[in-house]
Amino acid sequence: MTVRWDIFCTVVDNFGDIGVTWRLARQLVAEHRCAVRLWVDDLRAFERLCPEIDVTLAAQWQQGVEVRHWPSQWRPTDAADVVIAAFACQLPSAYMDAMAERPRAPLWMNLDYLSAEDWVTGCHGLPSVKYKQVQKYFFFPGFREGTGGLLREAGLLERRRKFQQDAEAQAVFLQGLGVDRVPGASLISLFAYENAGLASWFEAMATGCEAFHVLVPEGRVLGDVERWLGIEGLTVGAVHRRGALTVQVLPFVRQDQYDLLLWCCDFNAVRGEDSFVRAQWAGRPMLWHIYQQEEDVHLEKLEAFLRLYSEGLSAPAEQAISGLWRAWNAGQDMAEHWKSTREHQQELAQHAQAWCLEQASRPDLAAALVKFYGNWI
Ligand code: TRH
Repeated sequence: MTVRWDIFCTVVDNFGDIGVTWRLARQLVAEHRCAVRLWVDDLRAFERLCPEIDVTLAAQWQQGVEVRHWPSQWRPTDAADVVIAAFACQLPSAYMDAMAERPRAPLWMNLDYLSAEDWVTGCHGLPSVKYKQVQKYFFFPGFREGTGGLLREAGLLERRRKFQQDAEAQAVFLQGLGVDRVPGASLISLFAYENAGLASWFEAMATGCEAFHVLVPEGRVLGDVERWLGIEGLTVGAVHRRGALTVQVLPFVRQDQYDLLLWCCDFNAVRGEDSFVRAQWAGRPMLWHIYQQEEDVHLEKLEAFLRLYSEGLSAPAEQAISGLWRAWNAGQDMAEHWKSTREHQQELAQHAQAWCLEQASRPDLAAALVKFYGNWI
């Protein structure tokens, strides 16, 4: 029998909430034959990742997923066999009653935020609160055994490997975005929040002896790019050169295409949660702009990830990449850290591949969820 899943997503801000849930919903359908309804409160954010979304519809099918607009006025709906509240979002109270009224209670899980902190392994899979007789469980993604793993579609790394070996396919993809790779330049993608450290990083690239071509999808960091260039109102397609650095503004691409962009680049600056994971699957060195949280708790998450990620690196390479990430996340001067990172480029590139393979040797998050349900039932 087909297992029915309901995934609830509130778009708090940005694109991570919908990015993660949309990816998970598709994978459950495509690889586990689940029937998935994805409830989303903000279809406009969704449309940026998946332009086929019709923002006026209450219900629509997209890639095998039943996409439902999560309305402010909830209408009675049967509860599914498995219910996922993404990132601790609050389910409609009428839906919680529907869960409790089922002859057999559903499996109810909170899909939590990704963190490399030690405590995650101790909390993953534990019971959380109860509503009537319906028990909720914590489900934590993560980087090590004892966590729920990372979202990774079947065959992803093979597709990536093929694409990265195919210069023609990369050129065609980039041309589709209006990018003619600057000959001899290293390609960098830049997806970040506002960042005071950007000027020093760009300055270091512009005045160095290596050539760089930085691709910036439209978004929050563009203001800093404009300030550094001294140009207002940058739009998609703009290309500006300063010394050894070429900066180009790209459109915000659909989610599948974003992978291809990461795969083309020699170095990826990413942020939040989903792009951060995709950069790891790209197998290239990266820079993470972590989502800022109150009381700087995100800095502990940053350190926890750095500790795990840098295992196996030589001390100088570890210092270079950690220094770069810390400076970026503090909005500090990037120049010296960038210089040292480039000095260890080769080791960091090998390390990124090894990290990717190690992570891919674990069960992926969708499979782990399905298994959790199998064990629970
Ligand atoms: O957008 P983010 O910063 O998202 C989040 C949210 O802030 C969220 O509330 C918070 O919980 C989380 O961070 C930690 O970054 P993220 O997670 O990388 O999501 C971006 C999504 O957008 C991801 O699925 C990739 C996608 N994307 C595209 O589809 N096209 C693009 O051009 C780009 C740059 C990204």
